[in-house]
Amino acid sequence: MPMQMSFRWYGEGDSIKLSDIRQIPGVSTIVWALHDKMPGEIWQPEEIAEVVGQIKAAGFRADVVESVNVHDDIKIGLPSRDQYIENYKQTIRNLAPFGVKVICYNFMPVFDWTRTDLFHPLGDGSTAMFYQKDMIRDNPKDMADYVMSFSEKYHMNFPGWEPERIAKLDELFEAYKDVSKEKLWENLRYFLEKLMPVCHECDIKMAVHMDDPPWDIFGLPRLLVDAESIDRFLQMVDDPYNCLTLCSGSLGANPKNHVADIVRAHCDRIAFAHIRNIKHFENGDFSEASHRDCDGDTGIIDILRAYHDGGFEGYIRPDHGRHIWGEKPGNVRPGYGLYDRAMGIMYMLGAWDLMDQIDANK
Ligand code: CS2
Ligand code: MN
Repeated sequence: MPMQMSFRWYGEGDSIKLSDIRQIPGVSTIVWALHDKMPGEIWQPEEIAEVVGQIKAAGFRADVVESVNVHDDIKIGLPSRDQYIENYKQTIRNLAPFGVKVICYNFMPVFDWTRTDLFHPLGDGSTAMFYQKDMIRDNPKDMADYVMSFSEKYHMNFPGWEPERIAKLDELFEAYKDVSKEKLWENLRYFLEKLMPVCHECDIKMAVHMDDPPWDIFGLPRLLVDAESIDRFLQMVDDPYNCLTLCSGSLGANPKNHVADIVRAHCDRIAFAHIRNIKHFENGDFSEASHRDCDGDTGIIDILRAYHDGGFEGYIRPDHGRHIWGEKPGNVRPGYGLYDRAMGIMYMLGAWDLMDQIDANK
């Protein structure tokens, strides 16, 4: 089986329609979620059936969920975590009959991805998400206010940025204050060890997303940041159902990370590949870029080569794209426009087909 191309869709509220995605060559699976669910809530079969029904009616499979978010009590390690872990297990069981094979999640305290500008001009009329290093210092409020003002103004909730949680930022930071990096590792292990039997029973892989950006921010520890921590993660729960969502863009935000080497080391434990290209600036800022190798510093072709050499059979998707051809605040989700991600797919498939041909002629 070759790798399986997928595309993230935000459901009926997405300005991008499944019928649009249908016209992108090569996409077999939709990456989806129940976006109104709070972390910790059980996903009910009838709610799952509704979205999966739409996906299947459009001619796709619904094999990948991104994300089932993890409740803070699990990350903090509170006694109440056991109930939330039970709920998570029930969600896994409820997803299984619908053909779901991979659940992407992250284990980042408080914030999901962090950027300081969601529509940064790139100079050619397009915009992309941008990280200005000196804006992320001690005060998380400003950054959170910026992202939330966006979310309010354009009536779009960002996954991992639930307004109900972010409204209680002080309380959240207080709750995490004793969670050291080691404690967080321990809590991740506890969570995964409880889930693994259910994953086996349901044939669903848990695939942790890399931390984005891959370093501690605002004093909050972050775990999945480089080759060493990925090794540790895979050894800690050494189970074929404990896998990675290897996000080249998240890891690539640190220029020291060599993503292709990580693919070479762990291809069999990567259930889900996110392909995103990052361009670095000398002062430590970075910008997201087109998928074309030379537009960034992440080494996209080398990464694709590594997947191809490894016989990768998992799911892959273009991660964030630029906003182009009239996509702007109000009509597009930051990073999740149609056109640049579709071009990313064609770039990836072009490289892949050529590698197939080269290898066949060897
Ligand atoms: C995604 C992440 O949009 C993105 O940056 O790659 O938000 C990802 O969905 C989560 O971290 C996974 O839980
Ligand atoms: Mn990603």
